[in-house]
Amino acid sequence: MTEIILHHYDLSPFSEKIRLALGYKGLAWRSVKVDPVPPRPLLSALTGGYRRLPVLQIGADIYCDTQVIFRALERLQPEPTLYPDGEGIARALSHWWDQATWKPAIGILVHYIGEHLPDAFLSDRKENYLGYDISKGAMAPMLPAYIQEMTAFSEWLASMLGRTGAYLTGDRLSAADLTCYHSLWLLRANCGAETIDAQLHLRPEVVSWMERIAAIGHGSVSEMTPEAAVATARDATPSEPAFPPDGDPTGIAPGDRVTVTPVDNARVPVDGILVAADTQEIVIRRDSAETGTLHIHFPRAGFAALPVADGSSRTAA
Ligand SMILES: N[C@@H](CCC(=O)N[C@@H](CS)C(=O)NCC(=O)O)C(=O)O
Repeated sequence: MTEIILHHYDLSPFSEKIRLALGYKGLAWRSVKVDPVPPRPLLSALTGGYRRLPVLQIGADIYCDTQVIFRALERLQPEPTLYPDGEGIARALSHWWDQATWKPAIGILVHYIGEHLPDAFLSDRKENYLGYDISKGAMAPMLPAYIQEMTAFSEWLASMLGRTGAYLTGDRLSAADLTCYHSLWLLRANCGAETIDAQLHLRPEVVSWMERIAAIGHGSVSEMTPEAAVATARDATPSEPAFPPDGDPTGIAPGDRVTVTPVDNARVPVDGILVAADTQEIVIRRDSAETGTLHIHFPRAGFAALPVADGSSRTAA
């Protein structure tokens, strides 16, 4: 099997959900450590400029965003599944959690450890990523609201766990568990578990659910350099899409030139030729001497895929 390569950094909570998914599926993987502050020229060469982490690479296929990374891992190794109760409930819960908890979690994080974050990190997040200042001082006025909101959300997790027993959507772990775990993990790991448990009034059932998830671990991992990852892509041939290519609901078709851009933050358009699209995933092709031909995968939810005005002539994908 082609190697599974994860581009990530330790502090990244979105990366933590994928590290745990790899552990849960018992997959061996290669770890490419990325600097928390760009520039990241080799990663950009692989993603076409998409800057968020984590990014999963399997040969010349590049998966941007945890939504499509979960799907790629599921295709690679269906059991144990990340969607025991169906993909819809797990993805909808994950989408809500990711969108709703990001800012409050950062607000609480910087209250406790903000003075240790380097200026370069803070100014990058303000100028190039979020568009607002996440320094301790700037986030302080809203701290009570962040705590109130995270406490309310955590209570909903307790309610879900109370209904189902072991996990949020049923008696088996799903992608929703790994997702809803990640911002609480960020806070407990960096601010102190007891501090956060008390601050957010975390219920014992939430704490023991988190302990069960942490026990999954990250599986079998070995380091790889970014240079080796680029060479792996260059030497590989991208896979054929796993779904019929012409399922875009707005009429963009294989061969069209498109841009794909996150709608929430880090809004850097990635330009490429559409290879395939369905309602959940879009795959575009990019070519460069450095990387060879790549297929770059994005989710549909949370991303805008738009035709490029001068790209009307369809080319062979
Ligand atoms: N929707 C994305 C969000 C990923 C995300 O926000 N990742 C953070 C790190 S946890 C990030 O990329 N921050 C900016 C950066 O590292 O450049 C996903 O699910 O993968």
